[in-house]
Amino acid sequence: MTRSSDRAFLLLLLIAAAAVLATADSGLPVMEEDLDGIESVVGGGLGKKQREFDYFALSLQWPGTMCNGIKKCCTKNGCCRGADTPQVFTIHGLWTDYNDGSWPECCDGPSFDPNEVAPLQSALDRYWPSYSCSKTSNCHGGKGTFWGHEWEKHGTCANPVIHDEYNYFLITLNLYFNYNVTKVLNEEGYVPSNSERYPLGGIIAAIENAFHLTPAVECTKDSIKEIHLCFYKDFKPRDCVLQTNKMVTSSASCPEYVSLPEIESLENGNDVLESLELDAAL
Ligand code: U2P
Repeated sequence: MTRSSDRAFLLLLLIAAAAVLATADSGLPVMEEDLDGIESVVGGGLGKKQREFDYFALSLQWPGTMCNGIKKCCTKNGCCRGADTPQVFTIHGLWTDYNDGSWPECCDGPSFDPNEVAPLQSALDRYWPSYSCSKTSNCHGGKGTFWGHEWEKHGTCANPVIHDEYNYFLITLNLYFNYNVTKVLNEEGYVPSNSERYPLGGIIAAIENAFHLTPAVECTKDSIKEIHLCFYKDFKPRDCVLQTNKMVTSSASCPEYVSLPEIESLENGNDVLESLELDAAL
């Protein structure tokens, strides 16, 4: 896409998303009696009835960390796009969470249908890439795309706020564009670097000041891997729940000083695998 068609596309996307958000359900508390029809699981195991989720978490991934040490390239891997490799936080998913740190997953709903999101495809390719070449397992034992996994595992649990696949992806993209973490961090001097270490507290404070929410941050060693932004069911910002449970994202997984590794632009093809093997042999 050219830059101007890109801009026009994003504008259209934002207008459509604003319309959807304006008509999304209010997120007012739902009576317990209304909640027992949602079929889902908590942390694995299909078939239990679940109550409605409490809040949304927009989970974002840092490509510099995700692509570090990548062993295999393929066309669909976001790490392997040469000069087009993402240079910004990208979307992992819009998760539905409970205030106690657990979450429902794999709720009742239709399986992922790529045709439903065809109008959003270029935005998904660009801002919601997979960082792996393997197919991801879905809720029903099959294997498919990263988008299919996120829709089936999390999107199906977003009722009664989000009712269908198209709106799950549209609303997620819209939140992502409206809460630009990469821009906020860059403006505060937190730029990608393989040598700098930044205070985690400074990074959290920058996001708090910009968005009026406390994020959750997840690290691999000292590298930021994910940042989560949380929202009430009416999409107003709120603090993420900081869990002590290891299963759940927590800023505690990061040390006091963290890095935002530079993003390597890998080319698609076997050359990456071969060069890593060569390095290991030397
Ligand atoms: O943290 C590891 C994986 O657990 C799932 N997760 C985590 C926190 C949360 O609030 N909700 C949630 O679903 C994520 O699984 P995925 O979507 O990747 O399958 C997360 O990666």
